[in-house]
Amino acid sequence: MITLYAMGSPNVTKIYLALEEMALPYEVMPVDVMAGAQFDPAFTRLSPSAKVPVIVDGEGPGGRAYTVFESGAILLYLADKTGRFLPRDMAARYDAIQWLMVQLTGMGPMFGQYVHFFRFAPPGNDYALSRYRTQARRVLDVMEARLGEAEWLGGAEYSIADIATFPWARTVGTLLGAEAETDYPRLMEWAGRIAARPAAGRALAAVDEVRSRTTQFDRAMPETLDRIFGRGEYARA
Ligand SMILES: N[C@@H](CCC(=O)N[C@@H](CS)C(=O)NCC(=O)O)C(=O)O
Repeated sequence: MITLYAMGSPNVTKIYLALEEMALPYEVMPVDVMAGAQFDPAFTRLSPSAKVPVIVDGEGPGGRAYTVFESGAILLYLADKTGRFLPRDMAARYDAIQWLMVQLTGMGPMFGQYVHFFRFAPPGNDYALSRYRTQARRVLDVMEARLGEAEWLGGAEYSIADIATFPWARTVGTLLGAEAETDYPRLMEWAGRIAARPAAGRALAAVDEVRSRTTQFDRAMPETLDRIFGRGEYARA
């Protein structure tokens, strides 16, 4: 059995999608991030950065329990464990890994910073908003072009590159405005294909469920938000 430490966020959604696609049995342990539960020493023993997602695989390598943190590492681990959603052929495998990296190192950080300034930061961040909105758009441009030459981001097969990218891609209209969706017709069509997969339906329902069991941003204590965002008494500079 796999235990998934979860909240209702895009990085965690990736893992729900993978577990459902791979039909792996799992249980969910909600981590109430907006209440500061990620800083509990019992959790940071599993996740040194104090972030979700984390999985503990009760039947890991050698039959022993194994812990994995970082969403990209978890996706690679699950793909290796099951032999699914990452091609075996070396060229096809690295095609998929390259697009996985675009998500992990480009899309994730840029969208994450954009959301911070758009939704969570005090007002008055025009430069940061413009910069991260532009960077988010640049990554989407690259993905839109890729989907003009391949059916899926990795190539001919649905892979962990698509699984990693979908959770942010589905928020484009909400985050960047409905008009942004019209700039990315292939990406929207691709996202629709993923959303229509039965495993994705189950995963998104499970994400809604864990979200309903955790504190939302508008209910978080100011001191906890300062700690999460590294500001106020937690600022280091
Ligand atoms: N690079 C990490 C990022 C994980 C991450 O940012 N997790 C957020 C939720 S999506 C979190 O746990 N934040 C809590 C905090 O920063 O205190 C990954 O891909 O797993």
